[in-house]
Order: sequence, then structure tokens, then C-alpha cells
Amino acid sequence: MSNVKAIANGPLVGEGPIIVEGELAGNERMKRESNFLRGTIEQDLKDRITGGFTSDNFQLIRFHGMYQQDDRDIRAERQKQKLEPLHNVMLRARMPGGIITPKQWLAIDKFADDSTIYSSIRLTTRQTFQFHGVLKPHIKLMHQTLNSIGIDSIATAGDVNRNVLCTSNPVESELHQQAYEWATKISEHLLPKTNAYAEIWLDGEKVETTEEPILGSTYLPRKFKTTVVIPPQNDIDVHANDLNFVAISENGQLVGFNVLVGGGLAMTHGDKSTYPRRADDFGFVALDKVLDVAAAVVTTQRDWGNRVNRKNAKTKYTLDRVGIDVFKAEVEKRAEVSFENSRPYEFTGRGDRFGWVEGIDGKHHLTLFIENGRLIDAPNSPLKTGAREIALVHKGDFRMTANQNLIVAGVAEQDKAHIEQLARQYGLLKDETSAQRQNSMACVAFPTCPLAMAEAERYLPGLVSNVETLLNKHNVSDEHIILRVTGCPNGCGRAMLAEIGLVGKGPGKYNMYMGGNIGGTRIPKLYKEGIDEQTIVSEIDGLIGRWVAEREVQADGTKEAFGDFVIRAGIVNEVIVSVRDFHD
Ligand code: SRM
Ligand code: SF4
Repeated sequence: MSNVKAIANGPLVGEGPIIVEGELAGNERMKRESNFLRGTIEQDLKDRITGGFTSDNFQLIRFHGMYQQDDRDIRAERQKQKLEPLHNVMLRARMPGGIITPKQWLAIDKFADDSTIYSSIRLTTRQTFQFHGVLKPHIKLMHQTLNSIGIDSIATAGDVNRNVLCTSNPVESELHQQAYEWATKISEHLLPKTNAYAEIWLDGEKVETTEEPILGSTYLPRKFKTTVVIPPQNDIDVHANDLNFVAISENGQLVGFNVLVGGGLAMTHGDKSTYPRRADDFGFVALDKVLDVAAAVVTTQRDWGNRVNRKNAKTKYTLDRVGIDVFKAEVEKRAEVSFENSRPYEFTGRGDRFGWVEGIDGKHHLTLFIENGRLIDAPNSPLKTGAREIALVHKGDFRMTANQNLIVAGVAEQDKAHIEQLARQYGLLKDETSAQRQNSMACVAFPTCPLAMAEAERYLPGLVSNVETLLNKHNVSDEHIILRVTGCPNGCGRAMLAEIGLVGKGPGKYNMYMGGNIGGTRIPKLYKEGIDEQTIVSEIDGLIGRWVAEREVQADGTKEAFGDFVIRAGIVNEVIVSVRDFHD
């Protein structure tokens, strides 16, 4: 029996079965029979007749951080020529908190040049990088190269806990360091314990796996995402994540975390049992209970999550099915903890702090805007070379942000001028980049994403230029609207937390959502369905006009943000409880 109807039509939360019974989803058999994620990947790797992976291995390589893809721009042409698609893999590295050293950067830069089709490094919305276009003969070399510089890609995809995010905040350096250490510890604690990765990719010794103490022998029902966030910055967008640790500090020292559970943004067009959802506040825990709570949330979701219908398998649906209180009580039981009342905190923004900032440790940090996170050498825009030139002289580290940007962190006073000169020389730092562009983001979509319904990364730059023109027309060129585009309703560009979110519906067609807020604590609502690019621009034109004319201005001069305005003006209704309000 599926719980779909209960969620869509039933009461708000909490009357569904603890365990959803029915025929298990196909991926469950695949995980069970995989011998702890080994499958027959090794044999497949040797098969050079096809560039792809067969049957279960196509899915299993995801648990090792890779997706099989092909270039959709040339798919039809290859089919005409009776060639198989140009199979290749995309790899996503595991980098808790997104910190990478110059030495590591130089190695990934070289690998991208020497051994990938696209010669690009793609910074993602989850603080890591992806290689796109790695052909089968180079896959093992890729893992061995990464391993030689202390990087792996274990569990960055598949039904496991993914790369753990941590606020990119080098300013409050001591607190950031403590939060970052927790992100790393949580990542390690929740990692698969199977030796499959080392055996297959690093020629490691074969060691029999008999159990996965936290993830279980069939791993999780669905992907699982965790963050550590330092308020007031919500740059990692907690409400996109299953489990969040909100750092609470006293006198600059971390004392514990408020725990938020059950966020997630994906949905399926036309399926009302799916919806983006905010995470719920479970309360405060002290530091000595963090790993226990992380494991308890994961194991509760492991045991109670829907293994029948993958569309309703994420933690957010489990919470709505069994009830928030029931889920929380189970976590308390498993972790042997009682959540205290949450400590006060506030999120005031999600954007990165561009340009130079000085940390309390006296070091300097330069945040570079990387449009769509794409580091590639394009004509007149040698961004990837620029990052390499900086890595060659930089003595601190780099931080990849969850907004797809790059921080050159830990620069000494005497090195500032040289780093800045390089960033400017290679187009990584431009004074003319508008606030609108800096606060806009898109997912990858075409040509590599197999699920893309519409363009995103390739559409965003032009769309932002149009919005810049409109802001100028309405005399607010120094202001911005948080604008995000995703090529399909999976929501990788986090459009479902934007003030204006565009979600691909078909080629050149998007659903337009509005009403997210600056702090990232509100889910936007559908405004127009299946509109084309011209209509999008004319809608935004009218809306900016109204916003500028009708918005409220506080006594201190603070102007009402766009997302707040569209709700107060009744242009869209506010989504308070997703399961009730999102589709109404
Ligand atoms: Fe995502 C699947 C790219 C962040 C929700 N995502 C994919 C795949 C792997 C397509 C596929 O399954 O074959 C995309 C690969 C495209 C490509 O060619 O690179 C893809 N997702 C991305 C990235 C690279 C977008 C980006 O532009 O940065 C982000 C990589 C993050 C990382 O480093 O781990 C990325 N994906 C997200 C986010 C945002 C976030 O986590 O902050 C979401 C929404 C949050 C959430 O999970 O609810 C997201 N991606 C999905 C989903 C829907 C999951 C669901 O709950 O149904 C899918 C499809 C799936 O899992 O079935 C998906
Ligand atoms: Fe692909 Fe859709 Fe994710 Fe964009 S939102 S990267 S199109 S799965």
C-alpha cells in the first residue's frame, strides 16, 4: 500500500503507517544484491565494448560518487550515425564544508584538462566540484589521482548521507573552524563503512563487509542531506536539507546546535503527493550528543522511510506521514537525549560576501563570483586558468560555497595585492558584476543532465541581463531579487527557496514561482505555468514596476523585499505548511 493518498488528501500530518507496506521499489533489490555496493562494477569497467555501465552498475556507481551521462547536444546526431551515446561519467567529490587546498586544486585542474571531455571544473550548489565527461578508460585514474591528494567521492550520490555542508564563513574564523570540524566528523560518522570504493577504484585489499552499522545493508530509502550552519548566514539553505545543525555559540565558542529535520525541495510536475518542504525544529542539543542525534535521525529515516515509492521516500515525507512529534520522540529514544528548547537565532541572508573581508584572525578572504560555478576557459574569459594561477601562488586554502562561488581564503596582508591582480587579470573579479547577477543561480541542466526539461545554466546569464535592464528601467539598478533557475522540478538550483524561481517544464518553457524570502525560510508558490522566455521577462517587468511603486518602507529606510511584497500584495499566497498550502 502506498501512502500517497494519505499525504495528498488527508489531515496535515501524522496519520499514516510507520512502515509503508507494498512491493519494494526496484532500487531496493539492487542495493540488497549489491554485496555492499560492489555489484559487478569491476567486470563492467573492463568491458570496453560499451562506454557505459550495465544493469545495476549504472545505479551502483552513484554510491561511489559518479553518474553515467552523455552529451544531449549530440545524442540525436550519434543516433543517426548508429553510434551508441557518448557515454561518460560525471564525478562529484566529497568535500565537507567545501575546503580545498591549492595543491589539491592544481591536481584537479590538471585532471580536468588532461582527462575530461569538457575541460571544466563545476562548483556545485553543495559546496563541492564536479568533473563532467570522464570516459571509461580514465575513471580509475581519476579516483587514484584524487586519492593521491586526499580526496574521495564516496557517498556523494546514491541513497546515503551526501556531502555535508558548512557555512562558508571565514570571518568569524574560530567559530567557523569549530563548525567545520563538526561537518567533517558528521560526514565521517555517516559514511558507508563498506570497503567497496577502495577495492574497486584504488586496488585495495578485498575485505568482506558484514554490516553497515548506521546505513544498514540496504542503505537509506533515498538520498539524505546534512548541513552545519552558522547564523545569521543561511548560505547553505537549511530548508533544502534533511538534517541541519544550527550552530549556537556563547562568547564566540560553539556550545551546541539547534536541530532542524525534514527539509527538501524536489517535486514532480503534476504529482500533488510531492512538494518542497521546510525543515522542522526539533530543539537544541549539546555537542556531546551531536553524532548520536545525527545517527538517530538517519536510522529512523532508514527504518521508517518509504521503500515502496521513491517519489515519497525522503525524510520530509516520512515526517508528514508519521507526524513530527512521533519522529522526534523516536530520535530522542535512539539518541538517548531530550531536545531542549531551541536557542534563539535568526537568518538574515544567503548571499556570499563578495570581495575582500577580514577575519577576526587578521587574515583576508576574497570571494569570487563564478557564474553558475562553471570554471572553464572560454574565449576572452580564462576563468579556469585564473584559478590555477592563483593556486600556484596562494598559501591559504580555497572554499567552495553553496552558491557555486569560490573564496580565496587565508591571505596574508602582503599577498593581497598579487592575488587581487591575478583575479582581475583573468576575469574572476569584475567591479561591474551587478548585485542581481551575484544573487542569481542555476543548475547544470543541458547538455549533461539527463533529467533536464529546459535550459538552466546556459539560460541564466541572458535572463539576468534582461532583469538588470528591468531594474535599471525602474530605477533600482543597485537592488536585486533572489532569482534561481532549475531545468526540471528536482530543484538542484534551489529555485524552490528563491524570491523568483523558474522551474523547467519543457524546451523554453518554465513554471514561475514567487514568494521566497531573503533568509531562505519560505517556500515560494506557483504564479504562472509553462510560460516562455518572452512572457517571463514581461511578467518580471510588471512585477518590478509594482514592487517599486507599492512596497513598504520602514522608518529606518529598510525597503520591503520583493518576495515579501508579492505575498503582502496578494499576488501569490504564502506557503506556511507545504502539505496543505503548496498545491492548493
Ligand atoms: Fe541535484 C539529480 C545536479 C544539488 C535535487 N542533480 C541530479 C543529477 C545527478 C541528475 C541525475 O540524477 O542524473 C544532476 C546532474 C547534472 C549534471 O550534469 O551535473 C544534478 N544537483 C546537481 C548539482 C550539480 C546542481 C548544480 O548546478 O550545482 C548539485 C550538486 C550537489 C552536490 O554537490 O551534491 C545538485 N540536487 C541538488 C539540490 C540542492 C541542494 O541540495 O542544496 C537539490 C534539491 C534539494 C533536495 O534534495 O530536495 C537536488 N538532484 C535533485 C533530485 C531530486 C531529489 C528528490 O528528492 O526527488 C534529483 C533526482 C533524483 O534524485 O532522482 C537530482
Ligand atoms: Fe538536472 Fe533537474 Fe537537477 Fe537541473 S534540477 S541539474 S535539470 S536534475
